[in-house]
Amino acid sequence: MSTFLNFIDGQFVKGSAEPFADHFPTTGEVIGDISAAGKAEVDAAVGAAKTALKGPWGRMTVQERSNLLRKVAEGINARFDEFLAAEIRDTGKPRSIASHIDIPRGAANFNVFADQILTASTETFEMATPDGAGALNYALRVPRGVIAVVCPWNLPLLLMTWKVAPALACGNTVVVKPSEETPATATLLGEVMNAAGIPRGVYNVVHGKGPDAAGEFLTKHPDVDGITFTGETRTGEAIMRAASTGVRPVSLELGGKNAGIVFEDADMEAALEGIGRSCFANTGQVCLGTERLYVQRKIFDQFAEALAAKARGYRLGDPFQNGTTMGPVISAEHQEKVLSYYERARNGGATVLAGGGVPGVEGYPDGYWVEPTVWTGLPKDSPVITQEIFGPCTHITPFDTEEEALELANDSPYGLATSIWTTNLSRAHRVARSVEVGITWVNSWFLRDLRTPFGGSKASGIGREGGVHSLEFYTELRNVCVKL
Ligand code: NAD
Ligand code: 6OD
Repeated sequence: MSTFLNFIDGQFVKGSAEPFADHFPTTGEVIGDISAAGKAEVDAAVGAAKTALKGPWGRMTVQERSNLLRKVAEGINARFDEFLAAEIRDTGKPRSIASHIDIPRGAANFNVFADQILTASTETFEMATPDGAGALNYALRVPRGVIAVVCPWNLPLLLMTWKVAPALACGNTVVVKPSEETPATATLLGEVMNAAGIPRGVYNVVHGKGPDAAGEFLTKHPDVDGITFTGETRTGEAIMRAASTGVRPVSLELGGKNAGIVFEDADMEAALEGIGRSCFANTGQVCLGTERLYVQRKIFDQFAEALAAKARGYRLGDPFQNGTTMGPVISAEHQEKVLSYYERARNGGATVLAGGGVPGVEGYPDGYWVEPTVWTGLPKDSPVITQEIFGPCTHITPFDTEEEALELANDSPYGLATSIWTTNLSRAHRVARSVEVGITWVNSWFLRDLRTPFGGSKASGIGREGGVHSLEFYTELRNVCVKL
């Protein structure tokens, strides 16, 4: 049994709020005790972060900060197996995913922003003045200050470091509130920060839940200068309200109900592989996942059956075993939510091509399992098609024309991501330009270049992070006008 302590001012400390249990989703067993932060610890964490801005951290050169970030990446890699085990036990995700995506990206995020910050630039403008001497304007890029980083549970280390790394690269300090479901890797990162020589107070972690708990105490804290959040749209709205007091900036990466569009001229094998991953990887708990699939009529039956076969081919079980390809969902509560949509699909008259229920997984009767599921036949206003489920499931609708596919894809309050599958490049460009999302993949899915703008349109978020776009959020530009 582990106890997950808060990490404040370089030290692990107990929280004063009611502790609660951390579960292993594969078995449902309690694997740890989360020492939840009360107001006092949140105050202490924010205070430490504020003080650290004026300490050695605040005086470091960009090169020194960049070097330290690289050491953090090295520290994650040096303890790769510990991070891997911690992430797997918190989430139940298969080793094949955590070892290829979550942990390597945890390290890569620090390396990418260690590079990015070294080439950060600003504008200068020369201007004329009536006396003929002129003036020179230049912009300084200054850290915002204390950044609150509020995180979800689906890719815990990846999504947390996606924000912590650029925030630190820009010279801010952070207070992280990991998801109450996945406290482990954020806690472990505290040890790595100390070992790397990150000054105390620069990276802080407070554990606990959201409303009326650590999440809310943190986002409402008056000494927090900016909030970066990944999670559900409804939570994003609450965080925006909290940020409005004091007019603090927010970066919001929120929910999605992403469409995949497969045209009849697509490379079938590639489309099946990519779409299959987008529907079922990480048990469908990826914000970029495809829960609405539109397939051109000529290939509809063939594609739907092949995707259903893919769904049936997943091997659910022990995430530490190499052959396991799908884990459980994160919690009993989330299992209930996902299954409630499975029931709605059945009651709504869906044709269930694969899955649709709870699988028996030998040896793990109490895991939070759901079957990978493929439906067809629901009307476009079914909640199964309009609402984010965040499970290993997708609904497939046929379409006839490009215009119809586009109209269906855009018929959503969300606008996070889409993937388009076609060998007709002109069509790919046309559709990519018109689809109302922040991120479009053509003939691929979740192919990431960390310099590119990442974020959602409509109810899927505000702002873009990645590359220079992260620098825009984590710094403020200060214009200096020098009369010559
Ligand atoms: P969530 O919104 O329930 O929780 C996220 C975090 O917010 C948790 O740490 C939680 O404790 C905290 N929180 C909850 N209420 C709060 C409040 N009132 N004040 C402050 N903090 C609060 O999300 P989740 O269930 O952890 O994650 C799944 C969701 O995240 C899905 O909707 C998914 O689409 C979304 N997501 C989006 C992206 C993206 O990049 N757009 C990435 C991953 C996940
Ligand atoms: O790859 C990323 O940087 C990123 N933010 C991925 C988000 C995945 C959502 O579940």
